[in-house]
Amino acid sequence: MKLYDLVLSGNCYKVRLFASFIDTPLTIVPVDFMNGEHKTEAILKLNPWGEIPILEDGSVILRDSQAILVYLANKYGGEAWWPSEAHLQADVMQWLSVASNEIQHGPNVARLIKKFGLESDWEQASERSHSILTLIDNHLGSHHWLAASRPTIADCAVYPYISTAHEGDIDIDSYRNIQVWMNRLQQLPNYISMPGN
Ligand SMILES: N[C@@H](CCC(=O)N[C@@H](CS)C(=O)NCC(=O)O)C(=O)O
Repeated sequence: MKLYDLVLSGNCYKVRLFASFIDTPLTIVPVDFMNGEHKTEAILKLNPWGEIPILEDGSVILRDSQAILVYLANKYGGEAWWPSEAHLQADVMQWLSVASNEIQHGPNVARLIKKFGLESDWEQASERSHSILTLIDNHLGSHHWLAASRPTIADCAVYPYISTAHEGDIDIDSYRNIQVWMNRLQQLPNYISMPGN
């Protein structure tokens, strides 16, 4: 199974992290992002969006880190990471949406601005970050894990851009429940880090 990957991408890291948790080997195909390889014909053939990560598992080709987590969990991860009950699946899905919306437009954009020079509105990204971080911190005040009372792909999707938020000058030290949750996730067997977290 191939992962078209960029080591500094939190979206790619979501996939590497989860694959490690479930002990599923990935063949990493580094994409030369800085030189625009993700917009070349070869990559656009795999993903017309011109984005990574991309997962290739035989004839299955998938884009979007959340979708890839769902696929891997369903196919290789078992019940633990992707519950079969409807209400628990929906619980996990709520957090996958948070990862691709509030986290994307908050801490992810703040990091793109400060670390990679994206021209965008840092104040707005900061405001959005603290708004979602407050909600998550409140939630974690009474939950050990984001969804389904156990570690799931919800945690894998939300963790990367929170654990690297400081690279976007978003200070998360005061979010005590988030700190405890991050620490809990880091203690799981087969945890791997990415540069910056
Ligand atoms: N929704 C996608 C977003 C993927 C994404 O934005 N990837 C970035 C790298 S982290 C990218 O390839 N950006 C290229 C571009 O937007 O042109 C996911 O969750 O995987």
